[in-house]
Amino acid sequence: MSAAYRDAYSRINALVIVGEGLADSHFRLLAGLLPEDRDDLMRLAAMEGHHARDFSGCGRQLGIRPDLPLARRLFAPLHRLFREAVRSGDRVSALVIQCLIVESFAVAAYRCYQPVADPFAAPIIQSVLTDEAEHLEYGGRWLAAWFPEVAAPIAACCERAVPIVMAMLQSVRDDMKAIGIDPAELVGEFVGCFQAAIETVGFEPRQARGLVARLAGRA
Ligand code: PL3
Ligand code: FE2
Ligand code: FE2
Ligand code: FE2
Repeated sequence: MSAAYRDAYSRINALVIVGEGLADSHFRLLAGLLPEDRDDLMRLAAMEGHHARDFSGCGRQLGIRPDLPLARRLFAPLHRLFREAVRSGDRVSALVIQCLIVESFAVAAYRCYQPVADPFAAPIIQSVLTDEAEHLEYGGRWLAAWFPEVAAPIAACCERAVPIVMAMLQSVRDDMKAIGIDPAELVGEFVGCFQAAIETVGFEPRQARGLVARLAGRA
């Protein structure tokens, strides 16, 4: 393993560990916001905690120390937007940010990492992907039940949150390349996954495509 690979991996691994740790805290906050689904949401939170520990193990296995402070800095704007939604009792935005946007981000990242994963990480990636699909579905189902009242608030939330994710991806472009991930492919996976989620919620395919492509800078 080259020094350049280890260096890039220390940042990517940290981003994944911090993202999973934040997902854990976000599902706990969602449990407070949606008391009727509390048990389910606490279970999803626990799954995220498990993911964070599993990915820490992946770095440890390679003898690489994750750059956690950098990852926390990179996730801060998205985490701030989520906390703002929780503080104002905005359940729609909180669900859109965690369950649709962050989870689509995770699915895209793990799908692209899968073909280049080391033998220790490969089975972990596989099982985590199954879990993330469940997290996406939870948010999709909840929002679909309130469609179309929630259409405008969902779109408004996407306007603010999707560009933040795009900026995060931009800032780790070179590190992705260094570990064998094509950044353009990851953006493509994110767009596909997020668009499908938006359609599940009730948007017309054409609307979903327009919204996502424009925000992801692919229009
Ligand atoms: C939700 O369950 C967790 C959210 C984590 C999102 C992490 C995204 C990190 C993207 C960095 C590049 C992809 C490399 C993936 C390597 C495992
Ligand atoms: Fe996760
Ligand atoms: Fe595990
Ligand atoms: Fe998740």
